Amino acid sequence: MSSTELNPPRPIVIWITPPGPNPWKAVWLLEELSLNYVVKSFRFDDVKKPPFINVNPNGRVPAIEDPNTGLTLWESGAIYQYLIEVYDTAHKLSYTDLNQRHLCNQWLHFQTSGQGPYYGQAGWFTHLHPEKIDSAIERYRGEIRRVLGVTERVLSEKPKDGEKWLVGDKMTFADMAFVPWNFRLAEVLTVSEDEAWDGFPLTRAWHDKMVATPSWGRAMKLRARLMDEQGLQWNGVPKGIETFTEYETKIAEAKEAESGDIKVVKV
Ligand SMILES: N[C@@H](CCC(=O)N[C@@H](CS)C(=O)NCC(=O)O)C(=O)O
Repeated sequence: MSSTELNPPRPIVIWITPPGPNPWKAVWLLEELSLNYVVKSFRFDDVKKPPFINVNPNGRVPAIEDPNTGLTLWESGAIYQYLIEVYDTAHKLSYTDLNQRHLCNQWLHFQTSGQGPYYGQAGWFTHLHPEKIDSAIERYRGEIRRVLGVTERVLSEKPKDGEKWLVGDKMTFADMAFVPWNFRLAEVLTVSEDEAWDGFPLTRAWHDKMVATPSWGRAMKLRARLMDEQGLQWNGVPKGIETFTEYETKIAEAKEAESGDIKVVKV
């Protein structure tokens, strides 16, 4: 392909709401594969309404539309498998070997079912649920630590002096899938970065290596711009509100008054 040819020729459309982590999983892959894409950014409040609900009947981001193949796809794991199959033909982030291919898929499934939902629920019960239910918060925080323990154990079994990746000897889409939620780890647990990663040094080093890639940097720069356009701070809290506690109070007041002014922005 010459440098003037776009890959793919027609841009892949990706639908996102900027605050949550899942859309950035897909944007990062598009960036890392240097694919031609455009972003449709909209407010989190509109995720269960048309026009997005016509793209994803489940009303969750991300979703993509690929005019080059005519496919509309939602669920970030399915989007990963599609983009890798169709556009990672050089196997920059994947393997041709049968076992390695399925091990990558195994980790991707574990991330979508075993990491994302637990981090998401920990964030929800810590920051946004109207009541403070300590047992729910503890349950999900405990699961986060357990999941970090899984990657820690697997990485610790890799050769001592080699690069440590989940499958084989290079970063694949399987490693990448874990980054967006781990990027929010300290925020979800409401502790410092050092406390959040305490006990998981290899997982932290693995994560740090990935967030240092230029493609992740570009994705986060785009996030900052789109958050700013929607009047949101980095953590998803609207500008002008200083802390999550203040935000929680405003949400509770708004609920009581049945006012639609304060919108819940999930982290
Ligand atoms: N399993 C889905 C999860 C997607 C997801 O939950 N996205 C969040 C934003 S990070 C969302 O759209 N939430 C909408 C809602 O909770 O109504 C995936 O991996 O794509």
